[in-house]
Amino acid sequence: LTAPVPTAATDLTLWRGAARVLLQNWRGDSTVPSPGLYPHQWSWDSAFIAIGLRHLSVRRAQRELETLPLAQWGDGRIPHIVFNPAVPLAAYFPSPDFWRSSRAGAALGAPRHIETSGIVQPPVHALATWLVHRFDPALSRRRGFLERLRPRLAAWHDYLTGQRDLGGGGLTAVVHPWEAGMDNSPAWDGPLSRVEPVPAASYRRADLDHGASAERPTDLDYGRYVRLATDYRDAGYLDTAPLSFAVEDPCVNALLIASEHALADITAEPGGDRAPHERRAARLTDALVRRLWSPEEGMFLNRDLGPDRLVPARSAAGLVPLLVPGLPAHVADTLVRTAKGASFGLGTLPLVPSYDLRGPDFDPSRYWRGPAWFNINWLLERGLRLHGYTGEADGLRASMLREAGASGFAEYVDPCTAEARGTRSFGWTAALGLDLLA
Ligand code: 9YW
Repeated sequence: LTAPVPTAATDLTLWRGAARVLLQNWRGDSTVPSPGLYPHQWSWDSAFIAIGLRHLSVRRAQRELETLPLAQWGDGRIPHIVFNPAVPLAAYFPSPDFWRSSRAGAALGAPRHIETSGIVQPPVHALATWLVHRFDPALSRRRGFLERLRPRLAAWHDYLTGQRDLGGGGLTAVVHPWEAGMDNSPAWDGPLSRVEPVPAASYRRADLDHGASAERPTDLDYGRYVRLATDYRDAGYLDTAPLSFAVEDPCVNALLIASEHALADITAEPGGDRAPHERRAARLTDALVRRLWSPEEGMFLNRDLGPDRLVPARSAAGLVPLLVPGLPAHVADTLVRTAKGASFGLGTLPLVPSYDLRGPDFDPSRYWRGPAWFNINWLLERGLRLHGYTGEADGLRASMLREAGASGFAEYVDPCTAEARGTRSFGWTAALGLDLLA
């Protein structure tokens, strides 16, 4: 371990606890989100984990980010799960024999000797790569870290902004709720209602071996997730097949923009031209505001590409664009007002919930339908700082540090009481806690 250890007693306890989680979840070249519930490598988890891991070991953080794109497909997609062949199939569903990536994705250049899922997750990777580089530029240069990752990240962003601009309006779209990372957000209820669930008896949920069913998605949700994934797989993972679910998500697109700015930095570092990436980031930002901003709601919403209209559900995904540099000032100011209002309780509640507290479907315990998540709060903290809301950012940081440790590094917490929910010793909760501490 190379990082300086903090001296204040409470900080030291948190530092030790977070470090223990990251050491226990490390698997030799990447980190599992949770040894029981999520025993493989997850895409956006790895990016968040690397951001925290750099404070413990820059080499491990670099390795984490280098491992993931080894499973990148020829068409540029970075899969949402990279399976560890040593883990029994029954430990996680859907397992590699469901996705069958090396066969079903062969025409799109899926790896032949690594099994992956066929869908993606939010693109936090270029942002994480840049933050890890900046932490120790000399080591990064010595190891050729950026040179190795730059072409892979560029292909990843080309895929998202090219084939995945399914609406033709300049944004990237997700084709499955799992792709947005917020599986059962109320924002999907409308679009998912058109999807016929597969029979419950046709598969076995492994997640319920590790989590309380009241804190997880329902069986009906799962039936629909499995239908969508099956149809996508059976169409060879082609983005041109008729797709029954296609949504433009504000959090996914905001992360793409933040990462596109990072890709500009990554390109410019060895003397390359940053301009094409800055131009693409600016185009994406315009499209984000044009297509997903709702002045009436004072936040961003999802666009359901089926009927081509905004989904009224107010999920915290709609606040995340606060981290976009170059967001019009009135939009940023309105977002902060919304975050501080009665729906999201920034500054009043311990943490910002994943869904509107006053929404008809709000549930303080059920996964992405209300509980507060540390990655989303970390992104908001960053956005608040970026737009000059230093007092609000400091308050949120202090609260996150308190609750990360107090909850045993929970996957998520009740946003009103901060009681732990979901699994414990969760990778990104530990990593992002460590990052805020540093
Ligand atoms: C799943 C691993 C993943 C996260 C997602 C979260 C959940 C369920 O767990 O997904 O089975 O993939 O919703 O954001 O990356 O931590």
